[in-house]
Amino acid sequence: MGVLNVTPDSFSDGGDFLDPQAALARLGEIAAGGAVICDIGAESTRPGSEPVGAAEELRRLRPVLDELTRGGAPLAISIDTAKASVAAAAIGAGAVLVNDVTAGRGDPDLLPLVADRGAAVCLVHMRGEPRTMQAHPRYGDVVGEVREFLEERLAAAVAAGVPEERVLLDPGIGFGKRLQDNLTLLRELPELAAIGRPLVVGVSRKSMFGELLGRAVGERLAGSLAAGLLAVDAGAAVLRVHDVPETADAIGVWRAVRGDDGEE
Ligand code: HH2
Repeated sequence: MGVLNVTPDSFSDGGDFLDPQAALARLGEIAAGGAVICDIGAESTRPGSEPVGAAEELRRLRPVLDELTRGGAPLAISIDTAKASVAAAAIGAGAVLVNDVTAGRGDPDLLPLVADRGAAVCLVHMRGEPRTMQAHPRYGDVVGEVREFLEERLAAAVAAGVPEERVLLDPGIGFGKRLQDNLTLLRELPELAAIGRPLVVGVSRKSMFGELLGRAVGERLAGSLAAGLLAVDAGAAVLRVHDVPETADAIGVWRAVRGDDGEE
């Protein structure tokens, strides 16, 4: 899953793709780089970020959605939003997946909308909200707590009418977690995969590499590839990344060594 942030303030690429032409060119690059899903977001959820209203999210997305409606997309489209109205507009333009970092808690209309429109949903574990989530997060048993949360949100999605087969789960690396929590979750990923739904993992360029390796945002590719590959090896089904061709190469090597034909 390649990331396209149509935002002024995302932590690694804020402002780069606000221009619709730049956004569309990026979409093409993500497809050509080997991704099968493009996750489009118009609201930053980085630690400390301020929320934006649905009108502003839609204003940022509109040119890209109009283009998708007109010309179709070269790969599956995911919309990174917690708002039902934004998800509805994106699904109308062809999006097939709603990636909600609030796991359906941010807007009570979101899960019913996903059910009604026959879309899929990715439910992400987050402690608190982006503005405050990194203020002293503490867990007794991070894996157990994340597992319990994801099982509860999966049940909520099913209760809202979303078939279980259309639900993906994500431990939310960096969403209200200390470095040690992120590392434990990556190590114990099989415990979350045991829930039985495909896992999405997003480590790309995140601050854990700043803490662990002392790297600035632009210097986190090697760390991101290493952690991403370990996540895949531990059972992640989807990696959410900014560096698509590099990640595709790393996964290609992993598959070849395993004797995997890549037809998954
Ligand atoms: N991480 C970010 C945003 N959305 N969605 C899922 N499912 N998993 C993640 O780990 C995840 C996510 C944060 O990264 P990015 O979109 O690059 O930054 P920002 O939130 O600042 O736009």
